[in-house]
This record gives sequence, C-alpha cells and structure tokens, in this order.
Amino acid sequence: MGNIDLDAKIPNNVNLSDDKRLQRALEKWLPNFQEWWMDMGPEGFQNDKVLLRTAVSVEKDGWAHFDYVSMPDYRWGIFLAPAEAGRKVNFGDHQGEDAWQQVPGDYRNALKRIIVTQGDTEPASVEQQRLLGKTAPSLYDLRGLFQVNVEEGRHLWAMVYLLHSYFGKDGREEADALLERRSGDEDSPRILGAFNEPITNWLDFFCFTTFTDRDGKYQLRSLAESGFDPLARTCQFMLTEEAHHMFIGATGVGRIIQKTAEVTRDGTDPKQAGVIPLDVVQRAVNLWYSLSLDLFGSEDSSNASLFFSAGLKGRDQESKKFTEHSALEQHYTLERPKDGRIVTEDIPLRRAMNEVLRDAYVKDCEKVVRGFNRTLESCGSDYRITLPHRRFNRAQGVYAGFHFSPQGELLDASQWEAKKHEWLSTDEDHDYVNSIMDRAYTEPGEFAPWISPPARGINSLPVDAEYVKFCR
Ligand code: BYC
Ligand code: FE
Ligand code: FE
Repeated sequence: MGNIDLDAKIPNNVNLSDDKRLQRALEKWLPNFQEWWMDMGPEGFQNDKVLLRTAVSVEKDGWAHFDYVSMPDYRWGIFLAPAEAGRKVNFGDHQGEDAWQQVPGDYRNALKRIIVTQGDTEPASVEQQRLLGKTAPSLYDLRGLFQVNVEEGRHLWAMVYLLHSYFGKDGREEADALLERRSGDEDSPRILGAFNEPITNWLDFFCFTTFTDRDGKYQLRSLAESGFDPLARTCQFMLTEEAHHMFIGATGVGRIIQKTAEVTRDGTDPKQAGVIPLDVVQRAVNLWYSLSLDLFGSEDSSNASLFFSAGLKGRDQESKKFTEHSALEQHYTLERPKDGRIVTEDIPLRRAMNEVLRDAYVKDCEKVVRGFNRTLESCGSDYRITLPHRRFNRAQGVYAGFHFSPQGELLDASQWEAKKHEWLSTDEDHDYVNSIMDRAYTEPGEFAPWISPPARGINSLPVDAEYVKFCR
C-alpha cells in the first residue's frame, strides 16, 4: 500500500492503472503541466542535475529518498497517506458519520472551492520564485530552492488528482485553469493576495518560506481533518514535505541575521560590509508576516462557519487537541475597530474558525522569532526581531481599510504615511538587497558574503557537497 509505483507515467499509490478514465484525464493534463513547468519553473537550470528528495513510499521515512535528477524528470505524482480503517467525520454537524469517500452533494461547490484555492497557491509560488536561481548564495541554497519548487509542483498534482477524480467535467476545467492563471498577472492573477506579490530576492524568499509556507502548514492541517477522506489523506502527506520548506525559510533568515550580527559586532556599517541591515530584515518580516496573516481570511466568516459545520475543514489538530467538536454553543471574543477605537464583540465560534486557526499560526510564528533572537543574542547583538501586531498592514478581514502600527494602535492616514517606510520594505531596501545579490555562488562550499553557511548539509553530506551538478 505504502509503496509508490515509480515506473508508471504518473507515479502514484492510488492504483491509477485500475482507473482508466482517471488515468486518461491525468495523462491529458500531464503535457500541459510539463509545458507550464518549462515556461514558468526555475529559469536557466532545467538541464542541471539536482540532489532532490523524492517520495518512494508514503510510510515514515519512505518519502526521503535522495538522488540527482534534472527537474523536468522529477517524479511528480499522486501520493496519499494510508487510509485509516473506519474513519469518521470528526467535527461539525455530521460528527460520527462515516467519512465521505465521495463528494457529499450538498457541499460540492464549497469543497471544490477549497481545493481550487489550495491548488492555486502551489504553482503560484513556483512562478514567484522562478528567477531566484540566478542569485543563489550557494549550491546548498540553490538545491533548497529547487526542492521547494518541485514539491510545490507536486502539491499542484495532489489537488488536480482530487479535481479530476471527484469533480467530473468542471473539475477538469478547474485543473486546466490552475495552469492558466499567473502570479501577479493583471488580467488573470492567482487567487490569494500573497501569491501575487513579487519575490525578487532571497530575503523575500526566506521570509516567504518562513511565513507563507507556514500558512500552508495550518491550512493543510485543518484540511487533513476533513470529513472528505481523499482530501484529508492528500493533505496529510503534503504536510510531511511542508516541514522542510519552513526549515529552509527559518534557517535562511537565521543565517542572514547571524552574518550581519557577526560582521557588525565591531561597529562596522552593514552596508559598507555588504551584509543586510537588521532593520531591513525586520521590515521584510513585517511585510511577509502580515501578507500571510491575510491568507486565513476574515476573522468573522460565514464561509468558515459553513466549512466547519459541513465537516470539510476543521481546526488545527481538531481530533487530537479538542474534546468538543460541534463548536455550536461557544463564542469567540473578537476585537474590531469601531468609531475610531477598538471594541470587543462575541461572535459564534463557528464563524470565528479562520481566527482560531490564525491564533495557532501566530503562536508558531512567535516561536520562530524567538529562535531568530537566540541567534542574535549568541552573536552578541542587542537587536531583536519582533512580530508586528496581527492588525498591522492587513488587506483582508475586519482590520482591512484601517491603519495600525506594529504595536496594534489605530492610526490615521497621515500618521501611517509618515511611518510606513520604517515598517514595511521600501524601494531603497529592495535596491540595496538586490544590489548585493548580483550573482549566483556556484562553487561547492562557496557562500555569498551576506549569509552564513548552514550548520550542516543535506542528507548527511558536508556543507560543501556538490548539491547541483551543472550540465551546460
Ligand atoms: N487574498 O470569509 P472570507 C500554501 C477572499 S498556503 C485574496 O474572509 P474565507 C502554500 C475569499 O476567497 C495555504 N482574497 O474567507 C504556501 C472570499 O472571496 P469570495 C493555501 C481573499 O472564504 C506557500 C472573500 O475574501 N490554502 O499552501 O473563509 C507556497 C471573503 O472570504 C483572501 C488555503 O488557503 C486573500 N488573502 O477564505 C505554496 C486553503 N482571503 O468567496 C503553497 C483553502 C480571503 O467572497 N482556502 N479572500 O469571492 C480556504 O480555505 C479559504 O478560502 C481561505 C479563507 C483560507 C482563503
Ligand atoms: Fe505546498
Ligand atoms: Fe510549501
């Protein structure tokens, strides 16, 4: 069960060869995906051999098989976590009923929307990151970027499998549309805000994988609780890969601030030394954290209420962490701006499910930032990275349309205008960062001067291993 049929045209552990219709549909989609990958995937490195992790089984450790592959030959495919016998719907109005193996008719549209929204983010991130290889700080980091990219490509496959398998003709149309929208495109953008923002340098990339991939972790965890069993099993397996994306992000930011702290310990000006000033890092953290908070949707949401009632989308670790799974009687106390101040309001818990999930996310981000500050402390720096308040710079939900400081105080437009360049990445920040990230460092063991080497290499290899072999 756990083994993946790697010889098939589309590697899978869902017995694809037994379902000729589905196999035909996916084989028709495959060349479109390959074309999209060649057009929108990492530019300039498609022939090179990259030390990539590929899934060969979905059992513990089976998905961490390393080999040198060129990215277009990566084993994209369809891997679901093993089925749990007798699984039930574990929350909402259908609690205790058998988990659905087919789409529940009443919720078809809601479910399709969740899957399309999730699916859309995966290719979007590949598009956002497609030029970064040209300024990679090392072979180690180049490999990390490509590992993230191919896995996001595979996550797209995971959602397309669900659309093709369970949603008929309109599912196939949605799957096609996932290859047609483009990140940042004016006429046909990606669905969610953060996935249309440019990622022009490695500071943005590491902040994105720290904060935006972490939104992915929480969205996938809540979908791994779904009463629609194929979605739950798909997301459960995706989560195993997601952890590495966040590792790349958090260690990347950590290595940048480590280098800056070390170089400036004796009072050297960071820009003179060609490293990234810590306030530039702080502004990038503020930007990507607030963009990622928006991805949870509105604090008070009838969609979220429906998703929970219907058993489609649970809370973080719904089955493990909670004892009461109907969420019918409880309330959530929300702070919202009203008449120039913040007032509190109780809303039914089901309507607050986006905010409940965001709470778990915020806690996790706080932990990550404590790690950054331990690094600064151990390098003898007094600087501390902080997370802005969750009201800061929001474009979705009850705080959108207002201005808040990083401490969460309500500001008027002129106060905001006067300060925002201190709080959010500026053009000057980008110009400086882009000016020091002017080429790729591609000799084994070589690192750009603005980042520390990692503590250890990948798959027990040394830091100076040849993680990417160029075939030009
Ligand atoms: N940008 O009730 P509301 C990942 C829309 S990341 C633009 O507030 P709801 C990854 C919303 O669609 C994980 N629009 O929220 C990471 C709705 O539109 P309509 C991605 C937004 O419906 C890195 C309206 O506002 N997964 O995997 O509960 C690399 C009001 O809706 C935004 C998912 O998101 C926004 N930020 O939506 C690669 C899971 N936020 O219907 C990958 C699937 C809200 O009025 N998605 N809107 O036109 C969902 O479950 C939900 O759709 C949301 C919240 C979480 C997005
Ligand atoms: Fe993903
Ligand atoms: Fe990811």
